[in-house]
This record gives sequence, C-alpha cells and structure tokens, in this order.
Amino acid sequence: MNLKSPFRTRTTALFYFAATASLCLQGVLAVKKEDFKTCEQAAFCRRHRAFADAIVQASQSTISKGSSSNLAVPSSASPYIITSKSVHLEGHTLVATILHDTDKVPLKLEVIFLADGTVRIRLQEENPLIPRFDETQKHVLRDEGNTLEYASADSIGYSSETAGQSVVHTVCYTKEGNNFAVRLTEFPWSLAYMQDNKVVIEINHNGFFNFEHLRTKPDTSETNGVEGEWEETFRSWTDSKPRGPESFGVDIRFNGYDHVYGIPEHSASLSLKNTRGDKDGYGEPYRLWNLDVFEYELDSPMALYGSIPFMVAHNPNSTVGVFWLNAAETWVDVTREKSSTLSSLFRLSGSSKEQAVNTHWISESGIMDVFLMPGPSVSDLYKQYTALVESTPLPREFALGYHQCRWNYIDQDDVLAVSDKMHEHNIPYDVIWLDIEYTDGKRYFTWDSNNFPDPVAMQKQLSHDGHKLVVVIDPHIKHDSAYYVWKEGNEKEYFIKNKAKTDNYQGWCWPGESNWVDYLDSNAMEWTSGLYHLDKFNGSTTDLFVWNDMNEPSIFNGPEITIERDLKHYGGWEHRDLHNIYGMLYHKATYNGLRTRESPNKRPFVLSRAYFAGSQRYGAIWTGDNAASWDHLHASVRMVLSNNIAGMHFSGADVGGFFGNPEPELLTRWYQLGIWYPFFRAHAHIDTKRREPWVAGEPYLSIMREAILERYRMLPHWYTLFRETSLTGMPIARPMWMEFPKDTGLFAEERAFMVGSSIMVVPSTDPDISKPIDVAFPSKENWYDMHTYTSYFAPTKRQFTIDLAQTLVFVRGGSIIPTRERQRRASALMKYDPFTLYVYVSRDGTATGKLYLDDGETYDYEEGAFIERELLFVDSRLSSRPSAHTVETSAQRIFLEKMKKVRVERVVIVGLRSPLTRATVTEGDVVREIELSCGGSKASSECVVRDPAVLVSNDWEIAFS
Ligand code: NBV
Repeated sequence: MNLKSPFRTRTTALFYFAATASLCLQGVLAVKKEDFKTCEQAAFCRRHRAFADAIVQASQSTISKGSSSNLAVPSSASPYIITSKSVHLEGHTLVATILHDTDKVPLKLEVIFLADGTVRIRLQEENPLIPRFDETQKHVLRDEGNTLEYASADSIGYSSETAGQSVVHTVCYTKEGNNFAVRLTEFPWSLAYMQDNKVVIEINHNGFFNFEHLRTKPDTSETNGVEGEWEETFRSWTDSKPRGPESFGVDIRFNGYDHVYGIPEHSASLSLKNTRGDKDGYGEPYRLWNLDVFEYELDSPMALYGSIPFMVAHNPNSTVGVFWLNAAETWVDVTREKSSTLSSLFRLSGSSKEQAVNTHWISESGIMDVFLMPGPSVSDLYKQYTALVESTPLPREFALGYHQCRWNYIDQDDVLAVSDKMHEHNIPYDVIWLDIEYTDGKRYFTWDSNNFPDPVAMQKQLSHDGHKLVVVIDPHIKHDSAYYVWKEGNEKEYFIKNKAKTDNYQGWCWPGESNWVDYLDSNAMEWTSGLYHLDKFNGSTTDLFVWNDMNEPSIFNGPEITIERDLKHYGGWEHRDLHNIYGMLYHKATYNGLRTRESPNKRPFVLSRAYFAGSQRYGAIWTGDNAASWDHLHASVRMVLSNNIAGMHFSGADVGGFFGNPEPELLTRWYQLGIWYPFFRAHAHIDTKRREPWVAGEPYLSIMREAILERYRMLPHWYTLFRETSLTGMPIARPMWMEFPKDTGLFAEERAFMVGSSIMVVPSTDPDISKPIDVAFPSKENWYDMHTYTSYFAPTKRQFTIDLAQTLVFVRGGSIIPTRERQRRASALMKYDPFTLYVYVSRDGTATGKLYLDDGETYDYEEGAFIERELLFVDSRLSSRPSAHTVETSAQRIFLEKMKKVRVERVVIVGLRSPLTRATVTEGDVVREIELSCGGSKASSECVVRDPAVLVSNDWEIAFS
C-alpha cells in the first residue's frame, strides 16, 4: 500500500499535520498513541482503579485472616454504607442515604421503578457545594425524560429484614408475568437486580463504589490534595479543574454471563475482552471520550469518535442491558469470573459462585444515573432501551442507496462527470458528496465560486437524474469578521467561552483560527438550524443534504486533538461535563434545520462522525477514518455491529478504506460487504488515487456493479427493515447470537452477521482468495444460497472457496424477501416499479415476510400514508394481508391512489420438495389461472410465477398445487 501525506501541504492543515502526520509521511499507518491518554494519565481513572485495587487487597487480607469465615455474609472493605433507617419507599422510588465512614458526606440514592421492569438508579450528593451537571438526561432521553412510564405504586411490594450484620430491603413487582425484585443491602451497600428470584445484575458487588464529593480547595500548596485533583497536566496541556475532584465509579456485575457487548465506539472485539489481569485481553479500560483519532489502531479499547454507554450482556437464557447516562469522560474495565473459580474472593454473597462479568464504570463528573434493563429476550431489551432513547426514525429512502464520496470532487464539472460516468457504466447511485474543498476557504454555508460557480444548476442537473447532493458542514466557524456566520454567532454571543468566561474560546482547525458554537444554549441551537434554511444558505436546494464531520469536536491545537475540558458553556457548565454529547447536539441542530427548511417538513438526511446515545434520532454515522487494508475491512463488521447493538443502527464504514489505495481485489470485496452495511458509502482521502467503480477496469467493474445492483434490488427489504426498527428498536445489522441466542458457539462470532432476521452475510475479508471460508449454519432450519438457491440443512458447517465474483449470502428458510429488479439510475426512479417476491420455504413448508412502502420522503406515513403487507406462505398458498398498523385515513387514500398501478410482477418460490404444476390467483372477486414454471436441482426446486399481476396494495392469494 502506498501511503503518502494525508494532506496536501497547506497552511490550514499545518497544526494537525504536525500533530498527526509524521508517521504517515514515512508510509507507516499507525496511531500516535502518545497523543491520547491512558487510564494512568487520566487522574480520576487512575484514582478509581487504585481504589478498586485497594478494596480487593483489603478484602483478600480480611478473608485470609479468617474474619469473614461466614461466606454467606457480605463482607467488604468498602467505606460506604447505607445509613440505617434512611431507606423508604416514595411511590415508585426507593430512597436511601449513603455515607462514607470518614467524610460523612451524605449521598442520595434513588432507585426508580419503571413500568417495563427497567430500574433507574440515580446517585448524587444530597447537598453538593455547587450543583453537579444533570442535563444529560434532557438531551438524551425521549421527551427529555418527562414521559418515562413509572411502575404503579400498587404494583410494588416492599419489605425489609435483618440478614447477618445488615438490613436488606426488597422491592418486588410483576410485569407481564415477569417477577422483578431489587434487593438493597445496607452494609456494605449493594443493589441486586433480580428476575424470577435470580440475581442478574449487581451494583457494587465488589465494593468499588467511590464518590468524590465536591469540596473547597485546600489553601496551602502542601495540602493541595491528591495529585491531579485540582490541576492536571497532559503533555503541554494543563486542565485547571476549578471544581476539584468530582468523579465517581462503581462496579456492575452481570451474574451468570460470560459475554458483554456494546459501549461503542472502539475497534475492539465484538464480545468485549477483559481489560485487567488477562494476558489475552487489553491492558486499558474501554474509554468513552469522543475523539478524532488519526489512523486509529484495530483491536483496541482506545476512544474513537462516538460514545454510547450502553452495554448488553447475553447468555443462552437471557439478554440484559445497562445504560450509563453520563456525557463526561467514562472508562469501563471488564473482567470475568469463571464459575469454576471461587468467584469473589473479596466479596461473597449467596449468588457469587456463578460465572460473571464484572465491569467497573468510572466517570469524571456529573451524577451517577444508570438504567438496568431486564430483557429477558433481545426484543424485550430493545423495547426497554427504545423507551428511554427512542429508535432510528424512518430515514429518507434515498439514504439507503449508494453514496459516492471522496475528498474531494474538485468542481461542478467533476461532479457532473462522475455522475455521467455512473450512468455510462450502468451503476445506480443516489448521492454524490462534496468534502471541505467546495467552500470558500472553509467558510461553511459558502461556495468556492471558481470551482462551483453555479451550485444550484449543478444540483438541478443531479436532481433531474434522480440524485441528491451531500455537502460537508463542519462545526468550526472561521474567525473572520467579514464572514456572516461568524459575525452573527459572535454578535449573539453563541460561542463557547474561555475558562474565565471573559472571551470566546478560540482554536485552530481547517479554516485557521475558529470558534465553536455552544449548543447547550437553545437559542444558539435554533440559530444554527436556521443557517440551513433555503433563504440563508445560498446555493442550497431541497435536494442538498448534510454531512457533519469533526464534531467531537476535533481541534488541531487542542489536548488530544479536541477541546479543553475547563472551557465554559451556557449555564456556567464546563465542557468536561458534556463533551460526549457535544457532537450529538450539533447533529441535532443540523437535523432540525433540514427538517424545517420546507413546508410540509421532509425527512432530513445528516451524517455525523461524533455520536452518543440518542444520535440515531438525527441520522447516520460512519466509523471515521479507516484504512484501505484487509484488517480494516474485517474490523468494519464488528464496529458496525457494535453500533447496532447500542442502537446506532444507521451506520457503515468508508467502503474502500479512507487512507491509502486499495488494490482492486480489496476494493471489490469492500463493495461486496458494504452493500450489507445499513449505511453504504464509498469514500477516500484527498491523497488517494481515484477509485470509482470503473477505474480498476474489468473484471472488477462488473463485480462491483453487480454488488451495487444487489443493494438496489434489495432496497424494498432494507426499507422494510428500517421501518421495523423504527418501531421496535431492534438492530438492523445483528450479531449471530441475537438471532440464535442459545447457540453459544456464535457468541463471539464477528465475521458472519445477520441483516434483519433472514439474511446471513459471510464476508470475504482475506487477501488469499484460495483460503477456504468456514460457515456455520445455525438452528434447525434450512438455509439457501441467495444467488444459487443451493440449500444447506442446519445445523451444519461447510467450507467454501469462492472466486472474486462470488459472495456468501444465505437466506434463512421461512423468509419472504421483497425486491425490485428493474435497473434504474437511482432509488427515486424506482418509486412505481413492480415488485418481485422471493419465498424461501422453511423445513415445514412455510414462510413469512413483510413489505413496507411509503412516499420515502415526507412525514405522511405518520398519518397512515403507507402500504404495509404481511406476506404468508402456508399450505402452498401465498397471501398478502394488511399489517395490524394499517389504518384507513385520508392520507392513506391519497397514497394508495398514487400507488394504484404498482404490482407484483414475479414470485419466486425456492426450496419446494417437489415441483408445482398450477397456480391460481384470487384478488377480490377475480380468480385467474397464471403461468408457472418450475425447475431446479434434485434436492430442491424453485418455481417462478411470471406475472401474477396482483396489486401491491390489494389483498390477494396465490394457491399452488
Ligand atoms: O473533511 C476531510 C476529512 C473527511 O474526508 C473524512 O471523512 C473525515 O473523517 N476529515 C475527516 C478531516 C481530515 C481527515 C484527515
């Protein structure tokens, strides 16, 4: 691979260049690890790890001295206890006071019971010296957290009893046949979350709970507290920490589990490895702190662009989740207890002998606010998580098509030429993208008038061919008094302030000296949204959409290439409190701007690099600056899966790899995988060679085209999957275990994955084409090769050696997949195309599926303007019925009128034991005999109904015999 400088040498990039590019210049692709903190270099993380170690040590010595011989009695060196008599139930909340044995600062613990079985635990100082940041919930939770559904007081039973040295308080309640209980132990304090009398999650089981209360600064330098509490230095940066230490940490134990997932974004293993005391694990905790990590390393717990503190634990019997609602820097240690070992040497409760995953969560500031979700099924869990943070709303349909991007398409002729080439080579695409060079000197909302003299004409041409344009808008605002955006933002005082709050904070990014908007201020947020309105953003049209990059935020001359923690936001908050939601607030401002720029509103499309829980409401994300290597191709699967596990469904990786020049085989394989990412975009660095699908010539062009065409054929299925997800919160790209939750052999699988519940993709991620690929077909179902219809009876394992034109994609027996097979330039042109239905028959001769369609762009579907069909194949009859969501409304009637000619033009039935001879259609009162042809191999046969000519919006049935 030939890697050169990542930048054209230019002054605007100098700082970043100096900070990040030296290794790259030598042609080595490697992160500069020393630019980023380790836990040891983050004082609060160091303190909490040391605290945990001290607890372990003290507990072990207590045990070895024999003072805790009664293993059933909790014993711990933890200095925190629940004060006796403080515990009481207030409606749906159990309240208690926690005290440290020496500092005696009271902490208020609230255990809040939600109607669906989720338990929320809020813990903060009863009387903090100054308020702690508690606004994260307002920005993250559905309806700002105001409409959470609480358990009704009369469904809750409360009791307390003395057990050994401690009083134990138990709250029980039942929901839909599930029995939940929370057991709160006073000494040492711990909280066990139980389902059907079994502890599933435990808080402070290991006694790592440690809460640094706010305090006044000691006045002499000698007593200036512990190092790093009141000031901290990293490289040349000093964090002034005016509030002193205010971090907290606690252990959360998943009892009876061996696998945990989620907490993106990392390039780590899908099933999260241990982070302490395991030579095969990582030596560092998983870090959540949104960062622009240049040339990120694979298989690492280092922080990346996004942070979602949602962790899922899974075993063959249940799936549970923990959501740690905090936007400050957070580290998570993961260790495992095996059932064979004496599980908890230092803290032994009745439940501790099972295998368990211990996690240790440490946050720098804010309050402890954590949700425990009981599952127990995967779909229950996502219902519970979605009740908190919502799901991905139905995207604009075009956004599911193919996105053609590079840094940069040079001018408008270049854009139109690339578009024409796509047409010439019969490659469908929906969107062409412009990176930062289209602007006038990186002043976003402006155009470089030499290269883009008439952006509206360019967009009109693209629109005419069914395409859209996406332009990048970054959050740095060039400090230039002649630039209207800067001028307005400055006059209105919307920029983040320096730490003394005396002036705007100023940093360095692409345009040179820049300012950043303070989105904590709702007026600033609204103003930013307004910048996207058509009368404000010159040269924009309603077919222009937006890409928000660098919104961690990335700052070339900032600590760890981001912003200083002690800067001031609206309300006097420090940046450290909200860093991880900053990118999401920016994303939201853009989303609101696009949504409201036309009336009636249309669904926006916004891609963001930084994200948090809740970002899924505002658009898609991608995995940032990956590289053109086979390892990155492979890692992209687990990264996209991890995002999906954490509710960030609409995600993908740069197809082809951002840095470097992929060899044609790698690029081809990347397209073949990329069509199965929920978000499918090719992108490349400015210093790479052009690599649009035709550049490599044949046979690559034909193979890449075929892959893209497959994506387009499958668009009805993708759109239906997104519709389902919008209602259920279920991931779209799913790890295998999610569909086969009892198959322990799949719990660590990170190559094969499912798209929805029907399609298994096994990507080719090895340069050695002759190397066989192992495929495990799970369950007792039959699977069909999507391209050849060859069937495999599961459970079975096979090896495949495939050539470059082949891919391994299998459909699970029992699925019906809707497609559209007419080849078009873009999805917009497929609007009235007929459908082909593929019926993959299960072992018992049945199949089910769904088809959802609407206008793909407005919100009329919320008024019922959609078609949603339940497709069923049973007793050799294929039928189409309206889904339960279908309601007759005037909006629906208008939509149906528009779709009245859209029909099913073909039905393919795969996997029949014996060929059929007759097909009869019933649609309303009309019964017709239709043409049917069957063929296939000995093992199974497929039958094709050429033209049933049934309408997609009608009820109909095809009976086969
Ligand atoms: O805007 C330029 C790039 C962009 O192409 C890429 O996708 C982003 O992740 N951007 C980062 C800034 C500079 C990267 C070296």
